[in-house]
Amino acid sequence: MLELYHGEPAANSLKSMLCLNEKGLDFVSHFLDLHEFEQHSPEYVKVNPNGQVPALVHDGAVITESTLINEYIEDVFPEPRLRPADPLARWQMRYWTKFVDEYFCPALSILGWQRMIKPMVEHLTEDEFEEKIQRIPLKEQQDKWRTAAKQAFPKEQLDDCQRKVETSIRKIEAALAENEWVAGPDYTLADVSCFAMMAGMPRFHHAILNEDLTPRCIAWHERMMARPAVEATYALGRNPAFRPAGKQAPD
Ligand SMILES: N[C@@H](CCC(=O)N[C@@H](CS)C(=O)NCC(=O)O)C(=O)O
Repeated sequence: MLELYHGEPAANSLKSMLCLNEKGLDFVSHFLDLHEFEQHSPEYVKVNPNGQVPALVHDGAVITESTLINEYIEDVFPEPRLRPADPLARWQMRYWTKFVDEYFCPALSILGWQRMIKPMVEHLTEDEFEEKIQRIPLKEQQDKWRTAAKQAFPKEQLDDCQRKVETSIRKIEAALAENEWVAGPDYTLADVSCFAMMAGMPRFHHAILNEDLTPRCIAWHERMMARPAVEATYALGRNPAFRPAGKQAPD
């Protein structure tokens, strides 16, 4: 039996939801409302001691870390193949999933936190907010929540994150000039990882991801949106605002 604990189909949750759906696997979807801090509840922290989503439970075994969850799914359910058999092509796929985890995602995440957390928590009193923070198991996540709640990331850090996100998009645009998919001629976990980051970007980062500047990324985004597994993934969300609407104008 497969169970996935996840938030809305976005970022790391989207990455593992999409992988399961690409494989056509039946799984129990446990939706956690990150706006209600459900990922920090004592019940969920028993599942994932980091208090973050996603987490996969397979026959009782807990598997965490979205990229490693996807590799695990690929190991246990190899069809349809999302990881190339050829060692060089496999390295290429892993190059991209590592790039997303170590470079693209952390930068994009800080920009998202700076934008999204304050409106989410400003209705709370200081005591209520502190009570929520005390439930977060990781000290570094507590610090991130505190900084984001005040929109207090230093300007130099935000500028650097913006630069890294733009570099990431340029790199993916260049890769798509060579091949139809990010890591080569075949659709792989590299596309899954990149899409998990880029799904909402035509809306939230329209200035750097648009038909004039990045036509290949936009065409790839449309190919992704046309995949039945992407549709199935969005069907598991609660808030329709998370579903990209194709060629979008900025908000
Ligand atoms: N390295 C982890 C990161 C997981 C992560 O950052 N999850 C985010 C959602 S995309 C989360 O749970 N955020 C809420 C929080 O940290 O409180 C992975 O790839 O699974």
